[in-house]
Amino acid sequence: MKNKTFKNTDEFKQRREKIFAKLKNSVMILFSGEESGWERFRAASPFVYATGFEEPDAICVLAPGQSEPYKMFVRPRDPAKEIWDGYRYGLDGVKKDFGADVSYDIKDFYTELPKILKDADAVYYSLEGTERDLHIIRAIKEYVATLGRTGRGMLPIFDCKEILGEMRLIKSAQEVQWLRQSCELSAQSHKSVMEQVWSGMNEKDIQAILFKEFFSRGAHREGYFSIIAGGANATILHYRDNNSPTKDGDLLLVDAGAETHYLTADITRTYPMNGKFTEAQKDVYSRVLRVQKELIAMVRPGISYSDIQEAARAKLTKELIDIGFLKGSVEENIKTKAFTKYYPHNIGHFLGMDVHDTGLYSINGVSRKLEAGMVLTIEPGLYIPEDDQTVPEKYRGIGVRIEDDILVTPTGQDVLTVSAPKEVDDIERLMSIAQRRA
Ligand SMILES: [Mn+2]
Repeated sequence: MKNKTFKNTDEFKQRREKIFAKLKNSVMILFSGEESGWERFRAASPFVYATGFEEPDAICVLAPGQSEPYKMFVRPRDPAKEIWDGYRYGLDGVKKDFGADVSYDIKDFYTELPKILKDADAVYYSLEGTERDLHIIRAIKEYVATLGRTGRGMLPIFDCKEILGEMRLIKSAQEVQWLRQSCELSAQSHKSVMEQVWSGMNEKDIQAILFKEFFSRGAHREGYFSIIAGGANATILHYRDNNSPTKDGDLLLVDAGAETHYLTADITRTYPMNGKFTEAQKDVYSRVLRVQKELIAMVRPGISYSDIQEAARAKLTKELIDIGFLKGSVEENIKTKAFTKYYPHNIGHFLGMDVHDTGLYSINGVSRKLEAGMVLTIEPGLYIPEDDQTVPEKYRGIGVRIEDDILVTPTGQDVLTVSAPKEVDDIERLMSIAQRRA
């Protein structure tokens, strides 16, 4: 069976045209990666971004200065191996179905590379600190040696991120459409999980329900390892065990997103396992939700990322003072970083092919302004340690995070994950109907 996620190859052609324009007379080398063990292979994001090709052991070389600028090195067809590992496009397929100008057997890469570098000004290759770097450097040296005594030294090597990272940051219309699909199906899945949980269920059972919802709605993959944290497990930021039983009265924090078209959603919802918030839970939750909505409203072109970051700190610190967990002024608590006891992480990150996507947050030390087409998460949270003797007992062990995915539009923002309920009333109503039915 042929494996082809992307029916529309025009999108990739357009991306390569843009990369060519930036490369000018330089050459870019991108690796898809190797299969490892029994893990399902996912080709490297930069490679897929430029090609739409998903096989392991493939290399893309982009050389706009040449008559065949889009070169692919791939595994040749091999019926015996294909019985084990599935269909290969091979040298013909990568031209016919993926638009390569020329294709080679992957095993010839290092012998071909010095020839391909002819007249190149620079090489774009992301150094990995692996054996591969050495092979690449050797091939470049081999090319430079053919120039004779021209006084020319090694070609400079630049990180591919310098071009691709910035391109990936601004989503095309097609990418927005794909990302919307990931976000909508993930949000619907969160909602559906809310309707199916009950106190006593193990986190593992909830993860199984979540996967069923993701995949039955057309997810291609889990976008990142899901966090399913009941009760005080929610106060562990990178909780990954997902294997504790929940108790009546616990909150449940679910941080999970599905991927389609190599673009992932990233959603967090927190809600009571038994369908009804306690007063203390509602108190903390409502504060986080209020802050989250205010921060989302700030998102628009021209505002800087650090403005949102700072607003998040100030607003959450104020809530912590109002609720009585911190003493003194907002300014003091920010200066001493006292707030990090309850809010230790950042307000969000860029989102795309990688859950923490590429793109610079500041340029030459200046926080960058948001632009239309960027997608970012807004995910404030408050986490009260289980053993925190400085707060009333009813608050201890409460962990709340609320996270949505926001597209920056020309005039403001578009929340791509609205289908996952987050208002207290909506959650309680939804869960009471569901739990009554069960
Ligand atoms: Mn996130």
